[in-house]
Amino acid sequence: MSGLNKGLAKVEVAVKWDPSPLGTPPHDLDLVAATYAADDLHGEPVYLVYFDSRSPDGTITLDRDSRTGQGFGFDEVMVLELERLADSYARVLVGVAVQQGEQRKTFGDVDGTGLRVREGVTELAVDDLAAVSGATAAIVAEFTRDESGAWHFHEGVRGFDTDPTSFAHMMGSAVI
Ligand SMILES: [Ca+2]
Repeated sequence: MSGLNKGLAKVEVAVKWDPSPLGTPPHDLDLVAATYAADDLHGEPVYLVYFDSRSPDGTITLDRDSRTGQGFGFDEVMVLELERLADSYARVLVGVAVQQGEQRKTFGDVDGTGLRVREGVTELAVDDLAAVSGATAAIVAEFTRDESGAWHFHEGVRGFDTDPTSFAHMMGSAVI
């Protein structure tokens, strides 16, 4: 069956977007990863990784961070060294949240969104956030570890309508 399947080792999740029009509040999208224990896959995350929070063992890192979407290429990049995660973890979700200002802002308010999941030069998913234009946050990638210890990627974008903090804590209960 999967005897030759080594599973995923090191993956990258990247998101990009266009800056807001001149004179308007900046668009700030944030990547967030949530790590779940093998015995509580859909409960509260054991830890979160985002611009202000690092993984305790350094296996998941936010390599690039943006508050505006300015510049070429991908604006926020998260690297997940899945093979280095302790055996006690068996699920990692990666989401994107739109920072909220005085007015509610959804993905539909942000131009030029792009999403890429890859391992090395192999693209696992290339998408945008148009499908969740009415949402303020979305799960964009799910990684799970099977009984043999191999990590697998599950593609799919699922929108949420909540602020970034609540999103990070409730995303685990979602199945994509
Ligand atoms: Ca950001």
